[in-house]
Amino acid sequence: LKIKSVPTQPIEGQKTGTSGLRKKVKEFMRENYLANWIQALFDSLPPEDYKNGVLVLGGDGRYFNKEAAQIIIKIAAGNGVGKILVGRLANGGFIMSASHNPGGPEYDWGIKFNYSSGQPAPESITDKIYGNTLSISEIKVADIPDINLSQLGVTNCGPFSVEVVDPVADYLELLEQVFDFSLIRSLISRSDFRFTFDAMHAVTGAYAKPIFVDKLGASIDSILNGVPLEDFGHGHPDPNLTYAKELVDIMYAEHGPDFGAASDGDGDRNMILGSRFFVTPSDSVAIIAANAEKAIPYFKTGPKGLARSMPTSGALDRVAEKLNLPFYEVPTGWKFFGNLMDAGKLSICGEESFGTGSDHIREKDGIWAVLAWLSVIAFRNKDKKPGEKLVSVSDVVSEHWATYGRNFFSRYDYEASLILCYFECESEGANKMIDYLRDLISKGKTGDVYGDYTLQFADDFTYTDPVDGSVVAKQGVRFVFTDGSRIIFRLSGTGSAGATVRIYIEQFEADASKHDGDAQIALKALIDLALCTSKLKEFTGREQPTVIT
Ligand code: VG1
Ligand code: CO
Repeated sequence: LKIKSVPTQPIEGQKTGTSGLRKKVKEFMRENYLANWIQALFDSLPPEDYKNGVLVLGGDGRYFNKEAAQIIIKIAAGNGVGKILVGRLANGGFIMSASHNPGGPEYDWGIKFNYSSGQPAPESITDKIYGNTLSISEIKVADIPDINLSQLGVTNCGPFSVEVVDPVADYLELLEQVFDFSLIRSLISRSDFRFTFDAMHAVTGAYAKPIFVDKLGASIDSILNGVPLEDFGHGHPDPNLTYAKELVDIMYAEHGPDFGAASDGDGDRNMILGSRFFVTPSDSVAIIAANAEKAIPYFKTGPKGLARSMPTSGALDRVAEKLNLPFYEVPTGWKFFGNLMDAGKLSICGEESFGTGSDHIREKDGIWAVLAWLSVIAFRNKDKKPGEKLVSVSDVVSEHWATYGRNFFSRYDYEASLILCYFECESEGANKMIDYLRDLISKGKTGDVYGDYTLQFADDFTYTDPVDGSVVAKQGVRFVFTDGSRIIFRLSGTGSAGATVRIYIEQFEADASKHDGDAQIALKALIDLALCTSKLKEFTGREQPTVIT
């Protein structure tokens, strides 16, 4: 194998955020931009982690993935990797995706590195990579031709080889061990249950037909936008009430389907809908956890522990308490769950940002979440005769609230508009607002009165990993009030330009007679309080949020 040494220079700004490095495609296409980061990554790893080893390379099919794959393969070979396994989505290794961010020549590209057991690389590694991008001078590239990645099979280049695998087959095999497919099939194949899945022209398009149609008996027209496209059909592949509008309209129409779900660019997010009913992600993970032992064979001896990210509502905490399970609160970003899973402390976890998953893999998993919900609904209806009324998604949620109480929750995003750049939130204003809030909490004390609420404490969330003792600070400014209500402020770490402010608002309601209300109404006083406490309008000039979830 002939290896070339390509001279290069450091490029500023290659620091990874919440989940990998995300930039505009045009930036990634600059000379050596991607190559520098990949080389810096190899420079950060102990050689025994990759020399003659096997790495996996996957992506969500977005624009620039094909070119990027060839660059990554040649640098991997140049650094002594033995073999690259390529699928369109993988459990570990490199993931070429900017996830829920839009794709196409004018939009975003991104890359993530997942470590040994498949979990997103911890900050100890990403910080090292960033350090190396600032001092890099040489890229090691194997002098090999482009590899044909469109056909299954092995290509050998001396001691190095590339194998293209069918990513769906392996994944499906795993899912069949996790879930009772015949139980789910018994629900989906009923004539009185109608199912819809929106792949948003993203990666789950490749998984939807083999899993939902071929294995579980859904009809082919139950899959919307099932063809993966490089620009996601000009859509924004983020499954929420704003961006998955097509599905939402179908689910809210008269006589719409009974169950609807959608997934994001790289398939790790999910949105669950019933007929005219939206399940918040915070409730979703709590409900899956509460029902897992009965409905999902993988959890037949009960979950080991539960966890959520800090801004996610406390609905899951109540389930952990009732089931007497260990419970963890981690910062935003899936990478913080991995250690707990590897240590056998955690089985089911989730984030308010439409991320739900378990320790069957080390990433959040959109299809898993859909199958988990289908399992719960199927279990509740397994003895229902034809013609008998089925237990619906909204029935399951209402019953859950009646048992545990309802945590009203909403998130307001003031985000960089992707088309109208002049609407972009000024990053300076956003940063100043966070500085202002940090100053405010440093002066805040228990008993301070904020409108109708009394402060219990305010801080900037710090997390100490219970497994390896590593500490991360400044993970979100939170105001926690004596009745358990919370207001949280963070800046997004996944944008490719500008800044996005996120405000999370939560309030608990034990009284079942008040559970049916609209979250925006129930939370109005807290939302107003959040806006005036942060002086958001003053700092950012923004009147209205871009997205409310
Ligand atoms: C967002 C979400 C976070 C999620 C991350 C990656 O991060 O808030 O919960 O883990 O995206 O999801 P941030 O820093 O923008 O708030 V994905 O589907 O984009 O990999
Ligand atoms: Co994603």
